[in-house]
Amino acid sequence: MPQLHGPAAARGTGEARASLSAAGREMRIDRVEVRRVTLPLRHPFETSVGRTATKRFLLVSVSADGVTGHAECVADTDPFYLPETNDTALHVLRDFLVPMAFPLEIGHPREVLPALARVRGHEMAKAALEMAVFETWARREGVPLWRVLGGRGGEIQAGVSIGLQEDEAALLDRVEAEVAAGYRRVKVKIKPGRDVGLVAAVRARFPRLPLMVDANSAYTLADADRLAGLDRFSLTMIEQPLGWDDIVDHAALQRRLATPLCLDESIRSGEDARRALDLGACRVVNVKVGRVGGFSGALAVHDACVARGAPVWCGGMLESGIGRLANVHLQTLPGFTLPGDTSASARYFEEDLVDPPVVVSPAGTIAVPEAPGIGHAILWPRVERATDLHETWKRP
Ligand code: OSB
Ligand code: MG
Repeated sequence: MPQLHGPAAARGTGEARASLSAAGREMRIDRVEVRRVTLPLRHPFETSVGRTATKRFLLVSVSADGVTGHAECVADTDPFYLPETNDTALHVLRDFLVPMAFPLEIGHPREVLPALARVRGHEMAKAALEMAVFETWARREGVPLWRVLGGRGGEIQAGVSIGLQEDEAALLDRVEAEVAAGYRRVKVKIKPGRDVGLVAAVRARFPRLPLMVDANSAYTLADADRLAGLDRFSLTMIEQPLGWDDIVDHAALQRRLATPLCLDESIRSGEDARRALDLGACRVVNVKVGRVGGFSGALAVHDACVARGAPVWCGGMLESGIGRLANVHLQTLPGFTLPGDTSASARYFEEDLVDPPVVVSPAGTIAVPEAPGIGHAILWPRVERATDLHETWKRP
């Protein structure tokens, strides 16, 4: 396992966050807008739960003090990854979260998620609103998002997630192309019947590649022997093999595997991360801001992992550049010692919504923006063309 940053790094994070929260003026939200955006994916993305050919998501915009910030909701059209959908997110935002947010006098964006706690679950809807407040805050202060998060400038390491392919040859071609493009680690989707053989083929061709697999909850504990068959390929980890809401069976499985387990779906808060790590359900955590209620949830997961010496890395949800850049800023925190699933815009979209698009260097890195907020311009004419629903709510 990679080395983690020591206590000094963790202390630096805390100081940066504390000094920023002390500096700010309170903020009240004047207006919230939601757009539903549809973007064609360049290639369909297939996992054990299904196939996505078009990306459809809510774009949430928050206005305060004459500044507007934006965030992408990671809910999908279907509830096959986690229970939320675009329609549930729209309902919960319109009828509950936005009305709860209007009266808030926000001293720091980290106060938003706790203020929404009366609504149980609906982490993706909460995250979209909370992240838009963070972006508005950063823009108002004239600083890049990473400063508000307590991160750092520079660059992050890029990794790549490869969906299920037509056959083994197609998968090997894809891995080859991504390694040639510079990506520092490759994640491959698996499902029952397309696991050990497929990993054996990739490993035979790329003996030293940092390689991992993601099952998106396609197995049960009855498959433990089969999953133990993956131990001989020195994978960096196996992501979410068992139930989407399970940690108990994962703990039992981890006891039978040499390969570290990583949880994705099962971790929906910092508390979930603490419980899973303390139970031994995983040794690594994939954090997605949208899955844990927003940046404050992601910071809580990060801190729980750092405190326990467990690596944390940033997952992805096939985001447009708006959500992708939010992930870039998050990954500048010291606990992110592993490349995540943040790859170039061009892998997903012919035309992204940000200018410049997110690009990966030949060395497999992504530059961290220095401009305010997410740090790249949003291409509004493109957004408007891709929008088929637009609602605006004003503070009463
Ligand atoms: O399980 O990490 C996952 C995409 C959609 C839903 C769930 C997952 C994924 C990915 C792709 O693995 C991550 C990305 O490239 O954005
Ligand atoms: Mg996953």
